[in-house]
Amino acid sequence: MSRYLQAVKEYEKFGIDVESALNTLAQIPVAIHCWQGDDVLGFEGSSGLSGGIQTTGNYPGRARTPYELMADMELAMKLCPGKKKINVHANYAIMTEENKADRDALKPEHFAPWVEFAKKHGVGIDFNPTYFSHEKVKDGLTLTSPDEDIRKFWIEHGKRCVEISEYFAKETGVPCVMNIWIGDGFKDIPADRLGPRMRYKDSLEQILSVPYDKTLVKPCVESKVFGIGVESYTAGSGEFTLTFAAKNDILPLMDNGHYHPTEVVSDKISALLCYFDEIALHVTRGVRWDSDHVVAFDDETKEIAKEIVRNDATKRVYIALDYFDASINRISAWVIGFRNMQKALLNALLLPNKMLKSLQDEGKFTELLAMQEELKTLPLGDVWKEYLRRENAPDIEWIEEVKKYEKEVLALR
Ligand code: RNT
Ligand code: ZN
Repeated sequence: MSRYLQAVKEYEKFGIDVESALNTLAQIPVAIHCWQGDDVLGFEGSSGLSGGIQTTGNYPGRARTPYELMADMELAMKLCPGKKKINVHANYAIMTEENKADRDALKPEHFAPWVEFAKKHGVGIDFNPTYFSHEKVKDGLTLTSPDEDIRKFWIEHGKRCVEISEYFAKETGVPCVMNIWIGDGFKDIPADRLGPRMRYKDSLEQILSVPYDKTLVKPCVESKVFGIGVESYTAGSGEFTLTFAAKNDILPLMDNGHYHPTEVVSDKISALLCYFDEIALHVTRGVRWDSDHVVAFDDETKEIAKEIVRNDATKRVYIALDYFDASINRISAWVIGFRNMQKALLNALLLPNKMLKSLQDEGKFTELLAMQEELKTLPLGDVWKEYLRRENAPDIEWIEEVKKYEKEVLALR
């Protein structure tokens, strides 16, 4: 009997249907972020990253053009099993000399090649206005700026992005999750905490006042606790964004690098699901700070996946990856993180979640702990290999494919 069939039998003992787990997994979309491929620089000629986020490392082969970035993403996608979406930032607009535009004048046509790319791969597109790495970020501020001209510029940017999001959704037939994140904040103790937040609230309201189809565009606001150079105050804090999302009927987005080190997003998901029909996630790995390391198959990633699966929320939680590591091969960074998210979801789908819940409800905590620990050594790897086979994705040999590409393509950049 094959290792896969043996594994199926093992899982059957716990009442787990492996076939149905595999079918479900293949339907859960995970968004792959374009910005891992070029250290979040985009196509505007920017050479530095601002907004309190940072990539570290100088691994050779960074994508420098839309063509290179798409080719790299294509390889990464081929090496990953499962359903994908692509996640694009506004600073990845693709312009010609004739249609050049600043961020407050972006149009769908600037993203037409992304639509073409998405259609080629049969995937949807998520989108993000870009509130960093731009000369109109004044004193580190955008949508919270006390300078009305600056604030107006960034509000316009947001509005244009809503329109572009709707265009993506219409073209691909897949709703577009549009996430607003700003790095606005202060390095040192502010004299006014309310003012910037009131301006942020007003800016967001203005952005969302453009007409859009709510079934096509899913606006989100992403919270953050601090950034580099903005250690003392962040306007878009947890409380701010949650309340804004709830009151304005949009989605809250939680990035698991954006909380105090002992807080976990896995615990927050169920709290939000009590009140929101839909929520969004940025899955990352913070090491000591919001360092955006590549997602690992670690306890918190597993726990996040469990919360999505066992609460029957695979259609209510939009999963996106968000990290940027410039110290290793960037294609591998995508592949490792994406595959780990898939593994975490598979792990969650292969748990006897109903049975574990009843143990909790019946107060059988000894048995619950014993069971949770025993389940950790079930033959997940054998089922994973079968999933790879069905998805036409390589096993560990993917590394060889990346090495070959590095030699033949990346090394020549
Ligand atoms: C920054 C946020 C944000 C960015 C992307 C590039 O801390 O996590 O989501 O990573 O917009
Ligand atoms: Zn994020």
